[in-house]
This record gives sequence, structure tokens and C-alpha cells, in this order.
Amino acid sequence: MERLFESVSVIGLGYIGLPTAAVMASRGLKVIGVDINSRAVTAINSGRAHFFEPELDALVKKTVDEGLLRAVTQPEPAEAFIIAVPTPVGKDHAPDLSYVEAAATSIAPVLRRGNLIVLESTSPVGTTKMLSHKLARLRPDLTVACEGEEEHDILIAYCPERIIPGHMITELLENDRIIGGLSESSTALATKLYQTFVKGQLVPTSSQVAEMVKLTENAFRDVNIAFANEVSKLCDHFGIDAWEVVKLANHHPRVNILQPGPGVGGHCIAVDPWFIIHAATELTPLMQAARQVNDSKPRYVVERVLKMTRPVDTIACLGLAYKADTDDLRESPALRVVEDLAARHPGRILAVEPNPQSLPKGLEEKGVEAAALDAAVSSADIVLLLVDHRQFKALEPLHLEGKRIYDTRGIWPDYRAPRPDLKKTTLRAVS
Ligand code: SAJ
Repeated sequence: MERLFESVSVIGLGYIGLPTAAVMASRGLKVIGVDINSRAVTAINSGRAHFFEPELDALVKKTVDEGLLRAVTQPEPAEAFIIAVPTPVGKDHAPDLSYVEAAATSIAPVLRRGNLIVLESTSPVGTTKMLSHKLARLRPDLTVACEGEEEHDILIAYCPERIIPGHMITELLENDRIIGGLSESSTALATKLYQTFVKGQLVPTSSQVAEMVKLTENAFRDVNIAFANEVSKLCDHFGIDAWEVVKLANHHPRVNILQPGPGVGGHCIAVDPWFIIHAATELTPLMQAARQVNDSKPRYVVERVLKMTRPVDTIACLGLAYKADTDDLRESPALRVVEDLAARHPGRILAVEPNPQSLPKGLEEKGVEAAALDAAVSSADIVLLLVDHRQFKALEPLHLEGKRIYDTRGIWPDYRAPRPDLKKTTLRAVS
């Protein structure tokens, strides 16, 4: 097959950029990863990922050893550039596009005629156009793709990342991708780039549709989880098992409710709906309600724990990460629960986080003690399950005997519905 891309540069080597860079390099492309974080760059060049993701370390090592992947702190010329930088929300939930703008500024001097730029970062509708206008200003000597015209020196597309932490490598290869070019030739060239490593379908559209698709996917998930969380509060109120209710409701062929939990974390589902809400507040009552329901769940959990706790009790909190089998603490509801408990419960609080990580800054100062699983469970009066890590799923029921249990993830069937001996203290729903 004709090789259109000798070298590809990935701007931003975080949770999305590094797996993407490593997968492309494993397909034989020469990949130059760029990140302003020199510690990440050093780690990658020595063959290590700077965060945990299954299979990633091995892929980084292999591609670095083969000379196909290397990391730098300053952009270099390449045939294509993939931008995978953070797009957080700032104050008042306004999108912060400063990293996208900084990426554009940093690559502008090395751009050459025929280059392709693909934005992957989750972005408000219109961001790809903004990127094009910015590059046109920075490089008046080049023509930059914009809607309605076809002949350009620089082609630009939006292709949202869709990979789920924990299965990133598989999903990078297998997921369908939406490719929204600012011109038809931009879409066509971006499709050729993704064909080099994606086995899934590559679906062409406009940049604005692609931007909205990504936001819609994550807002849908947020709303669905909020529904599950509301169902779980109702089930607590009625004293029944929420996970059994969800499971049995999902036997209906047209019902597919997600799982209740202690809240929604991570840097996507808890953040991305705000990009839509901020742009159209009047039009988004449902999405706003979902954010409110999910954001209020950690506080609800704390209130319930405090109702089942005496001041002298030791509470073992199992898990700090935002979800199972990751070490990622971003926006973690588990962390919020532990922090809030530390401020309100006078007894000992033990935190167990099996994924390699020391306690996050500030938690020890609040009196929380890091503990190993067995030791924490055996010395606890209350076991509070916050993350469904595989180590916790594997815990023998024997170890939990005689403990008061609050399982916020529904992984221990024996303890999901409130235990009869706790009914008096735990059955009241807290609003
Ligand atoms: N959660 C529940 N119940 C569920 C599913 C999730 O409480 O049934 C919680 C998790 O515990 C976690 C949060 O929601 O705290 C988010 O986890 P997640 O697994 O739903 O999603 P992320 O943030 O890890 O990844 C999402 C994915 N988007 C969708 O599934 C629509 C992923 O495909 C995206 O690439 C990613 O956001 C992103 O980067 O946008």
C-alpha cells in the first residue's frame, strides 16, 4: 500500500495521546510525541508509560526500542499532527481551550504545505473552525482548510477519541471513528491516516457534527448513570437491592440502564456535558439535572455512612480511583467521599488503593491512613466499598463477616440490600 504518512506527530502525550502514539508506531509509522512535561518525555524515551493502562507499557517499550516512537518537548516537522491535549472546564463550567490554542501556536512554525492536522480533544462545537482561523492568522503564507472551499495547503479535521480507560489499546484498534473534516479533502486525508491503524468503521461527516457527536455520547452516559443513581436512592428508600432492580429491568428488550455507584468521576463524563450546557443553558435542563444528581451522590453516600457509624468506629474505605482497575484519581467520587468523611468522622479512616499509588496529597494531613486490604478490613468496624477493583471483588465473604458493610458498587450480593440488623439506622433516604 502507498505510504502517505512517513511521520506523524502527536501533540499531548497524556491518557489519549500516548496510547494513540504507541498504537500508530506499532503499525510502522514514525511517531514523534510532543509534550511540555519533560518527566513524561523522559519516561517514554526510556520505554515506560507515565501512567497505568493495561498493555501500554509493553507497547511503549517495543516501539521506542524499535526507534518508531520518540518523545520531545518541542514540535518538529511531520506529515500529520494529532492534537490530544486537555480541554478542562474552568470557573462557571466554561470550557478552557487554552491547551488547544497553545498546541496550535506551538505547531504553527513547523507546518508545511500538504500537512494534515487532526483535533481529537473533546471540544465545544466550533472549536475546529476556531483552530483553523488561528492557524490562518499564525501562518499567512499558507492556505488553511475552512468550510466551503477545497484547495488548501493545510488540511484540518476533527476526530474525537472514544477509548475507555482500562481497554484503551483494544478500543483504539477496534472502535468506529467519526471523522469531520473542514473540507472534503481534509476528511479524505484524515480517513487515510486512521486507516493505518483502525479496524473499525471510519464515518465521514462535518467537523461540527463530529464535535457534537462526542459531546452527545458522554452526555448520554451521564444522564443514564444519573437515572441509575436516582433508582438506587429510591431502592435505598424502599429497602431493596438497586442492582437487582436494574438487572431485572434490563431483561426488557428495550431497557438498558447503567450501574448505580458513588457518583461519576474521570475527566470525561463528569466534565464534557458542561460543554453543551455552557453553550445552551436554556436548552439543557435534563443534562443539568443529571450533573446535579451524579455530583450529589458522594455527599449522599457520606450521609448514609455517618448514619451507620459511631464516633469511635474505624472505617475502611476500599478504593480511591474514579473507577475500577485504574489508578486515575481525576474527579474521583471515591476520593470526595473519603475527604468528606475525614472532615466529619472523628474515628480512624483507612484508605485502601491497590493500584500503585501513594495517598494523594492532603489526604494524610486530614488524618486518613493508607492501609493494605487485609489489614484494613480486619481492623475496620465499617467496610465502605467505593471502587469495584478486581482485588475487592475477589475478597472472600468470610473476611467481611461481622463487619458493617456499605457496598456502593453492588459487587457483594450478600450485602447489597441493607442488612436487617442495619435497617434501623440505614434505611432512611437522605435528600
Ligand atoms: N459509572 C457508573 N456507572 C456505570 C458506568 C460508569 O457509575 O454504569 C461511573 C464510573 O465509575 C466513573 C464514571 O462513571 O466514575 C465514568 O466512567 P465511564 O467508564 O463511564 O467513562 P470514562 O470517563 O472512563 O470514559 C468515557 C467513555 N465514554 C462513553 O462511554 C460514552 C469513553 O468511551 C470516552 O472515550 C471517554 O469517556 C472520554 O475520554 O471522553
